[in-house]
Amino acid sequence: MPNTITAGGALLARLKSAGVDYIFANSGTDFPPIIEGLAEAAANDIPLPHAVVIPHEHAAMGMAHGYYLGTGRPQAVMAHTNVGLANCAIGAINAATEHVPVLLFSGRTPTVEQGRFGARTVPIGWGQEMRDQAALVREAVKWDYELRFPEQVPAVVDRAHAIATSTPRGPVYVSLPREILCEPCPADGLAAAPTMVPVEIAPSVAALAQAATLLAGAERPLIIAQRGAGSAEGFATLAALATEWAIPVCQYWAVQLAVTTDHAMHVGMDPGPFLAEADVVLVLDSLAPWSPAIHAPPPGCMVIQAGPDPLYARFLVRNFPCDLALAGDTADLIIALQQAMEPSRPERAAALQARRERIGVRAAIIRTKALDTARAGGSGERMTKAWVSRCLSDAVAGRLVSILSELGCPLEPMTLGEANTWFQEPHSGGLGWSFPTALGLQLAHPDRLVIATMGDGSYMFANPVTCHQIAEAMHLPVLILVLNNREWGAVRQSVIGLYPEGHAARANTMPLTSLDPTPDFAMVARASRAWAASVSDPAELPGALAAAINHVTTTKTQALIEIAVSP
Ligand SMILES: Cc1ncc(C[n+]2csc(CCOP(=O)(O)OP(=O)(O)O)c2C)c(N)n1
Ligand SMILES: [Mg+2]
Repeated sequence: MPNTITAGGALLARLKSAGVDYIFANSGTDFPPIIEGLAEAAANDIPLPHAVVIPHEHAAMGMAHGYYLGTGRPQAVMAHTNVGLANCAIGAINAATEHVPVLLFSGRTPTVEQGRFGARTVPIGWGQEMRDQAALVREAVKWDYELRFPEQVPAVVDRAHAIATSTPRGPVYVSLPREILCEPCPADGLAAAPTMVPVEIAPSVAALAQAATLLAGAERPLIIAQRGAGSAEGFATLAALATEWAIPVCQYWAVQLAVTTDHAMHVGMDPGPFLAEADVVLVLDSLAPWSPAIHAPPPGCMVIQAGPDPLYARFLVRNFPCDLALAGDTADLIIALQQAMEPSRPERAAALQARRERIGVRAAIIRTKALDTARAGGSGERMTKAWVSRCLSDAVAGRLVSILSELGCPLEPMTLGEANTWFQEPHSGGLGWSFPTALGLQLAHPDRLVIATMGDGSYMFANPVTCHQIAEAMHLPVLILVLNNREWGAVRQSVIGLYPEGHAARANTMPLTSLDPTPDFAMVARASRAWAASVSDPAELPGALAAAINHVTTTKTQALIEIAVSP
């Protein structure tokens, strides 16, 4: 091994030591020292992450998001100066909202005009100058820094990684001036273990005990969960806790699955009825656990906010009550709570049994209604999203699957039995998320069936030509379902919500919501040689889904179904 290496190469090598598997890269004129460093490190047998070309930065951020959802380990995104970084901004906002760590890098246009190796050579060297480049993503990142000296590389990577993965997790950003990346950097020690570990947090013993006492003694407790249960163990424990303690679980606007949709204590997506009567509410990692304009806990109700950041401190206005805060990893909190509550269970056995029966009856009614509504959605001229959900749920039964939804298939009518089977768009709603995130998840789990369902608008926000290119180039057999209503239905619904009798609601075509005519989405996919089909008859959907799943699982190449759904 030589004793120096280009700082660009050192950066890549250090990312490998930090446990990064992939660098999702979109390169430019700031990249010569990165690309030279890559080749230099490879020539010297220095281990590196896989550096892959991603033709749009938004897709790179989505893939890092998805890979993290699949592995729990942050990946790197490298973009071109300020312009590439600007294309990363939505992804950074989405990652920040969901506590997804990403190591984000972009070049910085050369500082000097001449006289140093790496100095400006072409007009963009001037054109891409910014007073404060990091400001483009600063609100979304936990920490940002600009590399000043080449020998800083290992320490900066270690610190970036440790901060990104400290609780609560989130993206970090480092800008990389070209002249510095071109300088030599010591090559020794690049493969050494990281010098900094992430911070993990846990609630105080007293807070945990108080939460356990409150929940165990509650007459009408409720759990609201939006971001899953943290891990497979957390998922199993939450299911057991809900059953043992007869606590209804509501998944209002869930981003990840916390309990199975057919769990006997799962009371659907509407917190209203159970919140209105609750005496203790456990809010599990939920940014907006209910809508204060519609729902309210009764006076005197105790609210426990639990999760990596119980107050969601990044958000300026979030005034849900917090009578008790439990900070920590969600799975750890669930497990600790169950253990702390367990000793008092025998004395309440009879009361819990009665409550279990009562809640079970109400939960079954809610579940039956959701399934009936979904079934009815296949009888009209145009099928509903709920009908598509039901058909998809049947089609994947018994398979190892991850389903993503971005204004796509609703969760409620599905029957999903395991952790990590369900992911919905981040609450920041930066659209174009599900397709690239599915690609990242598929990369993390090549043998899993990964299905991204999305609206026609969301599909177009995802830069679909880029995403299909990646799926083909990287052999990622994702199945894409485009639920096409030829409009931005959510925008139309929100106009009707505010102005139900207004002029816009009564117009034949509501302004600023129509996407008619939509392109032939199947042809877009076929441009990258995907298997593709279009379905408009509800009765034909099960057959099309079976054929598409057969295609992706046997040929290991991508597929898309465009499904005409009702507005
Ligand atoms: C980047 C971005 N731009 C705009 C929006 C605003 N927005 C929210 S929902 C929506 C429409 C989504 O349309 P589609 O995916 O077709 O789903 P539909 O509502 O029709 O079911 C839009 C434009 C957004 N959330 N993100
Ligand atoms: Mg639409």
